[in-house]
Amino acid sequence: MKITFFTRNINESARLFFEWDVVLFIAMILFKLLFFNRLVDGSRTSLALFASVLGTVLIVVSWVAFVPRPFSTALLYLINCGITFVIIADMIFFRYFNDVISVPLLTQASNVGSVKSSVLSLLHGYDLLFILDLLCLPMFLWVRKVKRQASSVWMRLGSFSAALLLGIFFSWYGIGQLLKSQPYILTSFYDRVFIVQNIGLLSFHGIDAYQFYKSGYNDKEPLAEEEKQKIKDFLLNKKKEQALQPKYHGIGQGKNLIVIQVEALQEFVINRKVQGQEITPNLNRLARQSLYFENFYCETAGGGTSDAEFMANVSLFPVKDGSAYIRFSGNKYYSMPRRLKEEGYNSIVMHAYKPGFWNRSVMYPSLGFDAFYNKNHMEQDEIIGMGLSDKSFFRQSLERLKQLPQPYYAFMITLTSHYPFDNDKSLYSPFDVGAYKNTFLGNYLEAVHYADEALGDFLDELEREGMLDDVVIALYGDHYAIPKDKKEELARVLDIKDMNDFEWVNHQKMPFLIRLPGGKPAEVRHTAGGGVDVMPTLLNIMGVDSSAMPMLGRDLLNSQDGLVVMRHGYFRTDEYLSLTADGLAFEAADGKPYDIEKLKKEKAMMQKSLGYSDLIIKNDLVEEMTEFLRQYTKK
Ligand code: GP9
Ligand code: MN
Repeated sequence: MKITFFTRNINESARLFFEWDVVLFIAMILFKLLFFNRLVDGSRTSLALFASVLGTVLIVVSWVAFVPRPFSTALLYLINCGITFVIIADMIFFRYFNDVISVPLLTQASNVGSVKSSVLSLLHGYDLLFILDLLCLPMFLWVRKVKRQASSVWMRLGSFSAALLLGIFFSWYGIGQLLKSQPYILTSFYDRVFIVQNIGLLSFHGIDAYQFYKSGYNDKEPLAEEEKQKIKDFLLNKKKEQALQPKYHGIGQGKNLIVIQVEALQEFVINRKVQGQEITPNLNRLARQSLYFENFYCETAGGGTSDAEFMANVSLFPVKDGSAYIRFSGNKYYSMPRRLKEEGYNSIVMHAYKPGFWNRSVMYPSLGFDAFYNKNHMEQDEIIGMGLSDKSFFRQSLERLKQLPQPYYAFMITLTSHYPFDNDKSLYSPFDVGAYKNTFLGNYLEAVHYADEALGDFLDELEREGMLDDVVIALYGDHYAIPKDKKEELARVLDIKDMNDFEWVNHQKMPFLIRLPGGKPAEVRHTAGGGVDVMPTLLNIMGVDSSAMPMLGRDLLNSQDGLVVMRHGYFRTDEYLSLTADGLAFEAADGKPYDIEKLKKEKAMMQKSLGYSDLIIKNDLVEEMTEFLRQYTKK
């Protein structure tokens, strides 16, 4: 008796979802979402993707148990229309931008506006498959007016929970598979298309909307006046420390500015040889013609490349979690391109990857760049590793540079020397790494050697075209290359017996150099610095007044002393290295232990720098701080 009661209940509960309108809805949406993925990806549907898509569809449909017919049928139809609209909009957007729509993107009307004019040309005949069911369904609705049998509340609850739980389980499985290969992708959201390719459009939009909500659009509580005053005092003190007659001021005035950010270029490769061959002959040559900063450290955090870009162009620290490029793309920044624009410069970013990666397509307009020359504009004629080869990138970018009205600021970001460096080497010219062959480090050295060669070609071309002496060239590595689990391989190349914490942290350096027209002045500079110092240093060289800009970095050519602040609280002054959280400090020159208690002032400075930078970003205070500094500088 009990058993029959039980099975009858299950049957009835299940039947709620086997009604023709519900089944059709699930089948149609499933088909459309998977078809969409097929069109943007081209590869076979994986089990994880299928599970994730099915899961979201079940979640979306679970409420149907509570709504009587014919309302539920009509509602399903409307939801179908809504989802179809989203799919088609994403489809068109993808065909145009190689990206999918996200909430922060929608806040920039210009992005959407530019697609409008070409919508028709972006549609294909087979796109009709997306709307076919919508055209036919009303007919069914009219023909079949079968009433759903009355079910008890318990049965409805049962079927609702079953659909919901199954949906959550499937989605969880699909998302779990994605996180296995890319653990941080859903928190830092660096590659929208990749997320869609792995978990489908609906899950992506759900997570994206949640991230947007979490990013502070809902908590608009203003920062207390005293807190703001503290930031103002801090910025003002920083300004007061600036030299009244800064050295090197304006030595690049009126020239074009090219800033090259090289992927994972770590400092130890500079002026180093393997098998008697220089790893980076072209960089070494360039360094000899430049102001070369030998103590330039990695200050990036979870935002990787985007953090490096952010620091170099706004002189604020990376945020603690995720990337400012993604979480705070709606802020108003007083950036390097914006400041240079006031001096008549026109600006462009060039990078041969998907424009949506790291939310660049949203962030670059937000930073005030005039144009973004990306994968979509470049012929994909030579692929290595993640995408277009550096050689082709530089070749095509040079053509673009030639067409730019002068003076310009061009920000170029390379790609080939990207982790894990195990690229296909057929397009590299031979470089013998001896015993390192086919090791992680050997692969890195070969990738960097290739990137160096590409850079060398670019510099030669600039010279041949007579452009070299019209530009100031700044170049730096975006972040470290060798992860800690490969530290022994690094120790071997550097011939370090004991790769202890001091040695390890002290090697988290990248090269930073600035070449002026004519290759002079050229010298090695020792002041310790990092990404946040790029902009103040460059603006001084370009002869641009930056006194009203709320920058956290310092001009490395004029600062009395340097300070490197790493996001997790380690810091490096010109003399000392502090591993703050571990209670350890060292003399930077030789690694001798040093009394950390003697670095209290520096520690406070490090904490304030990070804290105030966070407050400025989180509360979108750049404009207000600029206004304040402007008043002050006028006095
Ligand atoms: C891709 C590239 C990589 O566009 O900039 O970023 P990363 O993975 O190094 O942060
Ligand atoms: Mn990078």
